[in-house]
Amino acid sequence: MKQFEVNFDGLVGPTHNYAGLSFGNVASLNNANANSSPKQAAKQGLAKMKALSDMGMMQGVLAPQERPDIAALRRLGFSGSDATVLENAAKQSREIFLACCSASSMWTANAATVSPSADTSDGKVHFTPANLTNKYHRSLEPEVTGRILKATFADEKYFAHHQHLPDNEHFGDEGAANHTRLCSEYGRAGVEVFVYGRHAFNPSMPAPKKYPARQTLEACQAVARLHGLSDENVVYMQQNPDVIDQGVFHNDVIAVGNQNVLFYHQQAFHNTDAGLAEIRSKFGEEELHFVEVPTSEVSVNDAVKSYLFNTQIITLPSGDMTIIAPTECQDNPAVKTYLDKLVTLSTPIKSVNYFDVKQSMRNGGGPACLRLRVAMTEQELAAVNGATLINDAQFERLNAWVDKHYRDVLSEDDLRDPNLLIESRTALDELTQLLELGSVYPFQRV
Ligand code: SUG
Repeated sequence: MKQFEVNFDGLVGPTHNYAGLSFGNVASLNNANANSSPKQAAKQGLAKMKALSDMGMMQGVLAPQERPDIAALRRLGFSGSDATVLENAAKQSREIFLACCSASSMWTANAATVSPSADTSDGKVHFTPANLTNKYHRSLEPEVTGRILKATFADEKYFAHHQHLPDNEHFGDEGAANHTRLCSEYGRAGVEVFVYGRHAFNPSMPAPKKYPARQTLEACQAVARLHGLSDENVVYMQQNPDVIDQGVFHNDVIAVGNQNVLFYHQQAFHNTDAGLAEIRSKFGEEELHFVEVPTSEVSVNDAVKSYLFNTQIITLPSGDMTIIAPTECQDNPAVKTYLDKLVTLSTPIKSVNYFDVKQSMRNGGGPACLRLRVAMTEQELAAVNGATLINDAQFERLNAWVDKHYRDVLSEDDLRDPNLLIESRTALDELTQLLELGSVYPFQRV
């Protein structure tokens, strides 16, 4: 039976902007209030999807969310027409207004945690949307994310969908950004590695001092239970609290895995040796590569600036692995030197492909943040909503849709424009038809 890993990239929404909403995410704070280009952002994302599809990979797309989020503003007491809600929120509470305009659902590595059928007790692919409780703007995402995932993976014979974990910091969950699956083949049971930042119920355990740890151990354990994973196939590792304090707000900013390769920075984890030994013993006898990048070659600071680890490692149809990296890695001398060396070492990684995803990078989102991985069998793939899979025709349609509806430049003032709300809803309504999603957005359900 054939198996695939399909990357589902988030389509950037029409309100993509830089609002400095993510304390602990250095790029988000550094670019606060810069003008953005939603059109360029969406096209950079689509170009990456198309390039992977051209490499022979299966590639999917996940729809963005409705923003500005008028329903969220109403919940906080703003009333009147939609235009009045927007105007009053902008005037009376700039931070809340900006949070409700964020296009942050584009980073689908934070959409959910996914366990493939080979790992789960009922043999289905399991999805748990991330609650993203640590940041208000992101906590607005899980409900609609759940609907989009159900519309994309609708067949209950193959796909199981859970509600997001309780909306409480004790169960702070950031989804696949803190989850890596190692396996010898996508369709065979693998080791699911959950990486957490702190213990919610045991404050005496190590934790960062400056920036928040968004993911708790208790959240990881709950997701593993919901997905029916066996203890034999799960490893929990703690992120090194010191690197969280240096801007590593998700594990995928400092480590990434694919099949039998774990690529990570020397300082990524707390108790690295014990964690790796557990992975090794649960992985079994087959070949496994731990590719550790030493601080002497790439500092944590360079890793955070270049997003060396927020790269996608993908297995090409030839069986070789390639790295999908942001151009920032090419521009950073230490990182470029490291990558040039890496492809000559005896690991399955044989090449690097650089992509310009600067619009997303300026908010702290690299190539890996933009994708949710779903490993599937041929039958499961056949049960996916086909309109969400990228081929030449669907790429052309989506690109034309962006050209038609997206603005070239967006400033904070533009976010107050009630016409932007109308434009966004018109665009999303058309998108739900293009992707055959049905009525997933609040404005379609009133
Ligand atoms: O949650 N940035 C996102 C970036 C998410 C990156 N995802 C992964 N590492 N998987 C975040 O911090 C910034 C929005 C703003 O400031 O306008 C933001 O939400």
